Amino acid sequence: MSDIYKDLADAVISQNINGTVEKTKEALASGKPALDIIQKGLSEGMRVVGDKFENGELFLPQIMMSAKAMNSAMEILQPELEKGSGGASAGVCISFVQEGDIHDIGNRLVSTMLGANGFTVKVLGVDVANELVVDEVKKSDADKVLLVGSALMTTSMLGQKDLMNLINEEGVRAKAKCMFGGAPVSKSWIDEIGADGTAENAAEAVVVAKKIMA
Ligand code: HCB
Repeated sequence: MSDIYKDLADAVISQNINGTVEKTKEALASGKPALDIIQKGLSEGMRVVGDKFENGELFLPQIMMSAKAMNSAMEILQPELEKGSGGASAGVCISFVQEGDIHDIGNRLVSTMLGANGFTVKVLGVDVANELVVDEVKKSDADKVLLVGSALMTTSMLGQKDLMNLINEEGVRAKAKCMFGGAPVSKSWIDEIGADGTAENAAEAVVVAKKIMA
């Protein structure tokens, strides 16, 4: 890891909001791509924070500060990620975080990246009920829509299976393409529930989304 990416990760790990913002500005000024700043620096910091939380080395208030640091940096990076967006739509997406789950950092990042790559993205936010998602599918004028669902907890991940069932019951499976992600989501889970794809990060999500919607 180059020093600036390590500095970014360290700033997130140490819950240093001002430091994270400063390092982000520094990285951008030195020509580092916004996506690298996120994936090689900030997200790496969040990964370590998650591990430390799991080991009992960090507690919830500290994670919240790290998340705030990452989100503050994201506000600076978002306009950079959005550069180059516009033009013909690559398709319509409905993005949301599964019911019971408020982890939105990854979903926001994936939504921004899809928007920057020509998709029209409707963001439903966090803690979204499956019924609302299906209503949005029905309301859309598009022939097909890509559901971009995130779940960060093993409990909320189970809601993705319920969503697939609801989509089938409501007869909208042909219209609703399903790309689900989040730390606990694996390819084997996607196959088990009969969804269309997953991705480990925002850059891969764009590739998978284009493939699914082609
Ligand atoms: Co939270 N939390 N948390 N948390 N949290 C996790 C997720 C644990 C894994 C931590 C742990 O125990 N190791 C854990 C879940 C355990 C489990 O179920 N297996 C956990 C827990 C337990 C909880 C609470 C229950 C804690 C409590 O209250 N006791 C509580 C839950 C509240 C709720 O949702 N009802 C909680 C709260 C919080 C906050 C508020 C402090 C904060 C969230 C702030 C926010 O999002 N606004 C938080 C955070 C930050 C985390 C960790 C540390 C980081 C998550 C994150 O933002 N990662 C996380 C640990 C971890 O994930 N390892 C921990 C960075 C982003 C960029 O990565 O994976 O979200 P991402 O997204 C990637 C990738 O997955 C993919 O692309 C993204 C970008 O690269 N992707 C998709 C995501 N969605 C996609 C959709 C697609 O279609 C395709 C790709």
